[in-house]
Amino acid sequence: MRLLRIVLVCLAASFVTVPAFADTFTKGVIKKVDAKKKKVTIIHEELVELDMPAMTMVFKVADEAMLEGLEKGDEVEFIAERENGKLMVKEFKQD
Ligand SMILES: [Cu+2]
Repeated sequence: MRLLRIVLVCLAASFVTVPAFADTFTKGVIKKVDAKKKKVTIIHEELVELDMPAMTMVFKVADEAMLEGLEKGDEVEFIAERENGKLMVKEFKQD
């Protein structure tokens, strides 16, 4: 009975402490948009999940529609992920 209680407490704790695999938004400023090539250059802050320091670099996007409305100088927040060795922007968020 006591063991069961310990197991239950551990289970409950794990629900609280295990971080949800929520995607983290990173701040950046758009430097260049190339919709045709599905590329966007972003001056980005540290990408914690990708273990990458702040820098300026080119990201790919899966769909050029994601780049609609984005212009040089825009401040954005975005989620990036590594896909087949390339860095892709998964999602943009703009105020
Ligand atoms: Cu980078």
